[in-house]
Amino acid sequence: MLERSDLAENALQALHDEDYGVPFDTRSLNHRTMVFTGGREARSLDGDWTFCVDLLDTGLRQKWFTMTPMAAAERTEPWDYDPYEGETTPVPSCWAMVKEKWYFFEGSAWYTRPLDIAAVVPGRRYILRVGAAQYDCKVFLNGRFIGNHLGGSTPFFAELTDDLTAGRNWLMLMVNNTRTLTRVPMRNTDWFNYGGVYREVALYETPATVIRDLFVHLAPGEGFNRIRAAVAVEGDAVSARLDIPELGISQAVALDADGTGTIEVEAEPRLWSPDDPKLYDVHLSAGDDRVSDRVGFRRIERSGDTILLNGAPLFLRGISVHEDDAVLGKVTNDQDLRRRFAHARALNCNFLRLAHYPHHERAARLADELGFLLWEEIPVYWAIAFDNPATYQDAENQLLELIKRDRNRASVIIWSVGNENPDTDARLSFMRRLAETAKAADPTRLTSAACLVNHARKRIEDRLADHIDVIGLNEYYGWYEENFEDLEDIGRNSRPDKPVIISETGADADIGPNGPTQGLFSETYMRAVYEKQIETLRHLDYVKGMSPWILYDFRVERRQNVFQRGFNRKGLIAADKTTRKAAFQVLAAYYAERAAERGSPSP
Ligand code: GCB
Repeated sequence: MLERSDLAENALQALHDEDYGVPFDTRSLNHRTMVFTGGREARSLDGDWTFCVDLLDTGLRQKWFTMTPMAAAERTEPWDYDPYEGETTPVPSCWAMVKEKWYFFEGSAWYTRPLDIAAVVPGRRYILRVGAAQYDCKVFLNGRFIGNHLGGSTPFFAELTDDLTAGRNWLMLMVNNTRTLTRVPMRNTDWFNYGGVYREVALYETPATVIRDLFVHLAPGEGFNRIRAAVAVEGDAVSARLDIPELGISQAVALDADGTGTIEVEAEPRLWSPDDPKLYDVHLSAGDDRVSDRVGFRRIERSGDTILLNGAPLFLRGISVHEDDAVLGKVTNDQDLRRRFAHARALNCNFLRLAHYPHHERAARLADELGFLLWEEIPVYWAIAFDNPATYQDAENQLLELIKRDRNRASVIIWSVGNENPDTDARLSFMRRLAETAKAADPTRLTSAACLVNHARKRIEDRLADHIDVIGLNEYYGWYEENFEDLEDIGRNSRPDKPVIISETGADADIGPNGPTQGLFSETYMRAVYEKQIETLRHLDYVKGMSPWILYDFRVERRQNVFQRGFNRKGLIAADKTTRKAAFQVLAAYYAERAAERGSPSP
């Protein structure tokens, strides 16, 4: 109890108040506070931060963020935390991977670091960007609450300008990864609930006028010779300027009173495709602010049950992938991403499903450069509180943050709004709204979701299918579903008027020293499942792609049998990200065959 503190309103309140979290749940850091960062210089705040796990939320109850910086030995009050010294953890990292004692920790944790600023220049703005923190992140600066963000996989921005002083400042982040009924995802997932600030943190300094958004793309419609740019600027600029030097474009964009503006210009870009991943430098300036990006121009459409890239039919030779590493957890680095795409190339893929949440933004940037197509997704996974308006707001915000982050990436062709959700009225209206929101924010891409099969009628049957462009289908015939003939029946009984992507299929194989040599969990069984799947699916002409489950084995709490031992072992490659299982070659051979057909661009 903090009896002697004049900082706690009163000592008992800190112990008895169960609404202690309410003032710190403003959700004020959301897609509206995003800033376009392409081409900006940033000051990295990565490195060691003082760190403390806080299972009982004592920090919020006692208001640890108000503690005056001083050495522990000098304190005259018995505070329960020392933000300014003691144990540290690196940012970015997942705490489960840093120390064994934090492996299964679920709750709040406090990160503190000094932030030294030579001078706070009048008229300049100071904006913090957190690449991702799982799941609720509250930001404090110099004892003041700045705002909080929900959602474990999208970036967020906090303006520090008014609270920053010249000299030493103290920045604190409280991150909570507790699984709850109202979060997105909810309590039960088939991936590990890593906690922490696991993507990069940086400080941006900008002029008073800030470019918040730039969306540049090939204009929808006929022909491939119009480029559209939509911009959002905050400040007193009345116009912005768009430059794409290689296309000879230098054009003013008039801004409305709310700072937004759109232009369309004639241009003849070389179209981006996996065969020719051409990117153009794009610059935008407004007032004293300037940003840039590398953008490919291409068109993705659906016509009946066909997917068209730049007007040509496309078969998606894909593989699903989680953001997971046996050593780093959810932390991604360049080497990991490059290895991932190299393995996808070895599989003869032109497509990756980035499941089940937004991956690091570098993934789509690399896919742009290397020429891969991507499915990106938000974690509306299994059961969600579909009838809870706050849960909807959270899901929609994660979707908009993802779209605003990645909609200049030519590689991204599909926004997926969910995975294997029960077909209830509440779910239908929740996910239909998400699909409509995605279309409104980005009319240049397709929407999808992993939909359902009616097992009694043996056909694809999901009311959501009417509201998305591409039907994703997860099916595990040969694994969870024994009977392969059922898959043939489903294939025959379903007459979708839209393209279907087999967004998951697969089987587990433990190739460790104690793995079985035959039957379930053996490599031979897994290979046979792949062979049968391919044999069945290749005859279904409305199947326009597949992304089997999954490239690498991945860590998960709920898989604990003797072969799994804490990992889902459906990877075509083991968790070492090196050892290939026999099914790898089966899929690679099938994809090589498809790549040789017309309409299958290869990277
Ligand atoms: C699924 C889920 C995926 C699981 C997979 C499995 O249908 O979408 O998240 O990991 O099955 O291995 O059971």
